[in-house]
Amino acid sequence: MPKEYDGLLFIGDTHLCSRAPGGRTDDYPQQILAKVEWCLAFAREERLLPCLLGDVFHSSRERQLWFIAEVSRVLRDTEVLAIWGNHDNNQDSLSEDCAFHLLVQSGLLREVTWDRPWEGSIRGRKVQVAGLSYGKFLPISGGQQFASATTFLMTHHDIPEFGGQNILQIQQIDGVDVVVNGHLHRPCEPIKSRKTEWFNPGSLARVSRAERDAPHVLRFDFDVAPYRWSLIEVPCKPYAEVFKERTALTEEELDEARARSIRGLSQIRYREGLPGDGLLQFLKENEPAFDSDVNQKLRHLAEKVIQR
Ligand SMILES: [Mn+2]
Repeated sequence: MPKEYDGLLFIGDTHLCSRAPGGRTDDYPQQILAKVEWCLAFAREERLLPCLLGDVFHSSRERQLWFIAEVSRVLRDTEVLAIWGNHDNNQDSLSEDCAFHLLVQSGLLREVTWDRPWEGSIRGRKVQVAGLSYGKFLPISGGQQFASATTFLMTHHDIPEFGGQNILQIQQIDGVDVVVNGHLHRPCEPIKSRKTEWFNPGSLARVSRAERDAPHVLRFDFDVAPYRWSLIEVPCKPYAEVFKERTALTEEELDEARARSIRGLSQIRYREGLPGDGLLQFLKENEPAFDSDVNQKLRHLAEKVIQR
């Protein structure tokens, strides 16, 4: 007997991670688990089908079993749809060696694609939720197979109209009523292109100091035609508590920062954005470890290498 729903709940990049990503000084792993748990509890109470917009994990190489066990506990009682993002995987197709794949294979997440959408009846309406994971192209053939349903497409793409690079432009997609995009962490106003409405609700996780907004999830209800959408604010700690102001470091903290900076090197290649962004962000995050003239020289060298 399939579950019955009153609507859909789209949840932006969760960046689940067993350690704190760039700049976070709080107990990030517990905080992000609690946020996802809140969203899924809200979805159950409101009878909404939760849909994850990619970057489910912060790193495809998440290997901490205690953390994956916690993620499994949070997901196990709820049907959850998902696509994968650039942080979940480093290749064009989903590698079997990443944490996202484990959740799909264990049945905790249902991966949706263009050809394998979720399909069900919501308040008497035939609804489909399809997905294009990171780097997947929009099929030129169009989505005629979706024509008989109200169809949602989850994407994890750079969309220029939402402030990303020019990878996928806002357009009408035949058969698709709504596109909901992850990847771009900053929330944007929806844009309609003829029959297709595009949304970019922003990320659930705040993983860099530039991300100041309180996170929202995007809800769709079907009590009015064709649909009704609303943004739900997710409870979170104040910005100043999760990104504490930097103060001058003691000698001991300095040693710790230096050690951390070397460990952080492995993260450079997993950053989003233009080539070299990861290196510049890495240097910025590790500024407290060096004197200001050293920082200046490092930055100068980095920019020379990247040739901006
Ligand atoms: Mn992301």
